[in-house]
Amino acid sequence: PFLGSLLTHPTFIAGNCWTTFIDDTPELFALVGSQNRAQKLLGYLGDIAVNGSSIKGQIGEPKFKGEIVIPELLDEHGKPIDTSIPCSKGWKYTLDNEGPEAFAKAVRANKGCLLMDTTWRDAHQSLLATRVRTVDLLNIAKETSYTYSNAFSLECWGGATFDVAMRFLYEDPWDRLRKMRRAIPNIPFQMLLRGANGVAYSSLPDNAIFHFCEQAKKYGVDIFRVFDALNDIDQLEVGMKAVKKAGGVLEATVCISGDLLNPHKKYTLEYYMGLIEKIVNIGTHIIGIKDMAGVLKPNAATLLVGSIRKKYPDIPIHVHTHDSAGTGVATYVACAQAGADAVDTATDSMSGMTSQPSVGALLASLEGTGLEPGLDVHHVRALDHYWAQLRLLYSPFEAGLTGPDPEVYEHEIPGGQLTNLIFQATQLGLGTQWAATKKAYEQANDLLGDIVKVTPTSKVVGDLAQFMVSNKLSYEDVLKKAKQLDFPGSVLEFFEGLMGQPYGGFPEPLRSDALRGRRKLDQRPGLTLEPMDLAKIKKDINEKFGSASECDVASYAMYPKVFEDYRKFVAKYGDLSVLPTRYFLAKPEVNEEFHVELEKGKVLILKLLAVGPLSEQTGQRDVFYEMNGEVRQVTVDDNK
Ligand code: 3PY
Ligand code: ZN
Repeated sequence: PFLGSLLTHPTFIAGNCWTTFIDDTPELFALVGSQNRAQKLLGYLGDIAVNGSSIKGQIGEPKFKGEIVIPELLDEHGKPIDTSIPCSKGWKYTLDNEGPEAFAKAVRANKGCLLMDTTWRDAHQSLLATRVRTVDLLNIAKETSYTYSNAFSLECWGGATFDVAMRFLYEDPWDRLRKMRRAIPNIPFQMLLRGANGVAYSSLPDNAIFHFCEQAKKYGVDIFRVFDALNDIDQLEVGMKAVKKAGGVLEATVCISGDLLNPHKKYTLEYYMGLIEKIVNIGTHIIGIKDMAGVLKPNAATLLVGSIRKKYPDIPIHVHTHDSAGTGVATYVACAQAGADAVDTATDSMSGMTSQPSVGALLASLEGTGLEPGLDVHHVRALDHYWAQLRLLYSPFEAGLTGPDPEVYEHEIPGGQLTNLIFQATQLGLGTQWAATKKAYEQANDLLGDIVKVTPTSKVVGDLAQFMVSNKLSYEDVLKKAKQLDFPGSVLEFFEGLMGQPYGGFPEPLRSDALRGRRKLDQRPGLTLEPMDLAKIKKDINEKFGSASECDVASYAMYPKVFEDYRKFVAKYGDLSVLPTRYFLAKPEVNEEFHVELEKGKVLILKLLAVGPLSEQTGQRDVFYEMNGEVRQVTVDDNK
């Protein structure tokens, strides 16, 4: 690649090549740089052409093969809005100019029920295995900044997006955050933080959580929804303090489990009110209600939101649900009428079932109530045309849900996990076992003591359920044979107390029988974990990969192995975020031309020419691409 670019440089061609040529011609390095990048990219494209997608967990190829159309937004006179610059109106300015307390006050004083749009985080986490790539968010960012200019927030970070970005998309989640922030300056950004677990699956040392929140705030997160998967107040408090210290808006959150209208259930109105009192005493800007499975029925919402509103008239209430049972819109209308200040919806074609309720449906349902969220329905519809195309583009990650599942009131599987379990069952050809898995999930939950189920405790219940199904164990079998059973790792971690303390305590004798002498924590893990040596982590990353930022340190602290694998992948294939999704997920047709903009103005025009025969000696194949008119060849291991 170096010779190629030197030989084609105009100065060289003109014969004026003197010894300082290289020093005097910095663009040569840019050229070499982009040639290197192009070669690495070709390595990835060659790999996809031979081995299919390297994105694990994908079924088939995208259904959408055309050019994605960016919708036009029209103003009230029917004229196109100039979206070349982002919208300059929004709640972000109130927050930045007046601070979190004044922001919360202004939200509380607002007459309508505001919306958080979850399309960029929970909706695709719950429908498409969190696979939506940064490029597809940025391509619709300006239009989003206009459509949702009156939104409470845009949920766009945290939860599973952090892990999946590195593990499956080969992207830096921090880079995504910075780019989104530049593209959308006017809407508050919201993230989901799993309390003392950060964005990981079990507790981390407190200093890692504080460090993480500091970076998140610095690079663009405004509002932090902080929850604990067991509603363990000590675990929750770690995240709350970290957000306060970082200067973010704190939305401390209670997770909903069971049916609070049923007096025989464990989680009652008194339980929630007691928990909220503790949260308010610690101090929060906003009270969050997180109904991750969608089990908060409309009447229960009226009761809960109404009770909170009465007791805390000045604190904004923000409610989150999933539409698994099909009752999400009814629940939100009940919430808005009972005094909720904000609720979460997703763009129509990314809504419903395991995702959030549809924004269009809620706008219609609140029309004429005086509680309108203040969005332009025409803009909402226009924006959704983009997402309808994207949904087809990401079709390889569809779980194939066909309708609502009101059985969620029994099994209580959170939205994201429900899709995941269905996807796995379909992939394994175990469609018929799906009913058994749901039943086992319910029994596993009972065995574990009827716990609050959300990441990471939902995984504990899911793992135990799958363990029961695959080993044909009944509820009674588990209790009887507990001393001999080889329980999944997550179940043991839960019993050890590494995810905090469940309300009502651990189930005995199951806990002791399963742990068989392993330690039992009866306080939060952070109290005994050694602080992370963040300076050493930085030094090590730098030595290994040649550069290390504070964001890299935070990524490593959450997911050491995933981070390292991601950096190795990037060293091999380069930054793949520039590759359009269709070609990231599957190979192009032979002779189909496509473009990749490596950087501004540096466009590669590519065409797959042929995939060569398998070499018996090496187990490799040659792949031929045309790149900007020249034939290029890469040799790829055939892993099939
Ligand atoms: C997450 O923790 O990722 C969740 O979405 C929980 O609902
Ligand atoms: Zn959710």
